[in-house]
Amino acid sequence: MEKSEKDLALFAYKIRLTALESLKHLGFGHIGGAMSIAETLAVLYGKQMSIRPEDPEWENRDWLVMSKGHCGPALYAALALKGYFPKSELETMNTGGTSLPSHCDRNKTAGIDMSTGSLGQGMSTAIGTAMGNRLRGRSSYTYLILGDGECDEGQIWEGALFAAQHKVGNLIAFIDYNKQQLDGYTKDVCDLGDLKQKFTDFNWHAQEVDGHDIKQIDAAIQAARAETQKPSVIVLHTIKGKGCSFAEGQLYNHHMNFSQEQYEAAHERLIQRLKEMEQ
Ligand SMILES: Cc1ncc(C[n+]2csc(CCOP(=O)(O)OP(=O)(O)O)c2C)c(N)n1
Repeated sequence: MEKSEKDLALFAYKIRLTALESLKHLGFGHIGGAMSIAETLAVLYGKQMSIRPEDPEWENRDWLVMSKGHCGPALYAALALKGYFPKSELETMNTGGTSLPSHCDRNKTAGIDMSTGSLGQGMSTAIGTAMGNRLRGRSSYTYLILGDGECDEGQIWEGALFAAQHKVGNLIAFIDYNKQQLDGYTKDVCDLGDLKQKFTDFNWHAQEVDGHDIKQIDAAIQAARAETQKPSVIVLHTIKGKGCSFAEGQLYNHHMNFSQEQYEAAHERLIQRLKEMEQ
């Protein structure tokens, strides 16, 4: 089980590598937001979540709602690495009859707790699962991953009011604040300003961390779990496309086509990075 900071950092890079490999046969995919959320997935699936990969429907498990459902490839990579399904299934992603559609589908994939893709809806469904588990007397947490562009949706803010009103303390949300969305910078589309302050004002327990720092993410989750009377949000300052050489630093890296050469170079760089980290 991945536990140490170094192991979790390695797990994050394996998620990046595996996500990239899973898109190779397509030559395109939602690269940017998959790469920015890797460390958070590593801390959750490598350490913090109470799960049984051999029994994905275990009723006392923690739930994860990937509300930015286009980042399925990052989540599938984490699930495959944890043993929910064979890695070979990744080669079928987004092709006819696959159990791995580009966006998350709870009826198709072992380990996917909620179908997502229509931005904003995951806030509501995550509140529902958290409240449902609480009603059943379970100690489960629901972890929710939102995009910053997604936070331009009105549904997010209705959910924020509702979850605070109902003291949904077993809900821990993350916002992948990579500052970019589909068609540009979030500040140019609909500026979110100080997200931590906004959620604090909505009566959430709000924190802000470097979303590529394993230690900070881990500590923030511990602090969030200690707050039982309020929903929690952890704003992750991240870089869209992080670690993928043809995506990082590009404005339009949300959904990208990539050439064989670009793939090989990015793949090689990730392998190199893993080797450096292993030393
Ligand atoms: C309701 C809705 N509107 C529009 C879209 C199209 N769409 C898919 S991804 C995306 C941008 C999301 O940006 P962000 O939430 O910042 O995600 P990330 O950068 O982490 O990938 C948009 C507009 C959608 N999926 N759902």
